[in-house]
Amino acid sequence: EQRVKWVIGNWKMHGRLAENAALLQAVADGASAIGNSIRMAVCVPTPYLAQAQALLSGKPLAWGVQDISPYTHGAYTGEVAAEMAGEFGATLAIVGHSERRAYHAESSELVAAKARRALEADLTPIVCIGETLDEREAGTTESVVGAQLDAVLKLLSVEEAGRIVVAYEPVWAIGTGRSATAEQAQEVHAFLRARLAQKDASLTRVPLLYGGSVKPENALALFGQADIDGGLIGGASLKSEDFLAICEQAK
Ligand code: G2H
Repeated sequence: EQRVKWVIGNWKMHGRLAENAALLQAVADGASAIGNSIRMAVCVPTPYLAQAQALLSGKPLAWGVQDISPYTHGAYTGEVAAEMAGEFGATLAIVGHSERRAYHAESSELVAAKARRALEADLTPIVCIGETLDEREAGTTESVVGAQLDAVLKLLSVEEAGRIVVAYEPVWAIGTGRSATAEQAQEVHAFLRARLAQKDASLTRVPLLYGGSVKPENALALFGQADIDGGLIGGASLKSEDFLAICEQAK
């Protein structure tokens, strides 16, 4: 059985109302032309959820947030609850992006709690994992990403784990223009697929996306790998032509 491909944009902290409107409109039109053979989504900065909802409702383009709180509500100044995003039609939440892990000291245990919270609120968590350059060069890639994934699997039931999406994003490939080669990415994806299967055979169906300098020029080779089910796209998701060109290659 063929797994469906996903292409998800991660805008990070980019955008303003006027430029978002043009970008969302162009990507929504492109998504309509591409149709339902792949899953397309954009993860926007939280203040723009209402704008995404207004412009994307009814279109084959889902939207989500880039982080959520591990709590339902309470005295957590500045935080956003999964349910708040859900009220604006978000269906996805990125958790554990390496920028959150690095700049906000997020541990794998916190990321796991966020993933579970997303599931409880009916959002699909896109759980990001990945090694640094030092870790890769030390030969510890598998132990690092394995531990990051295990922390999430430990907290979730098999049923819950079956509803996550995993994004493998080698830190050294993020925003650097230096993507992992398709072979390097495939090797890690195959390892992650096997790790999921160790928890339960059904988890081989969990979508495994690659992220890190995906561009129209390298998307086809990446998406052609046996265990790569699509991509999480940063910089190239900010230009509709580039993002749609990447989506075309996931068809
Ligand atoms: C990795 C990726 C999207 P970029 O951070 O999450 O960004 O495509 O700019 O490397």
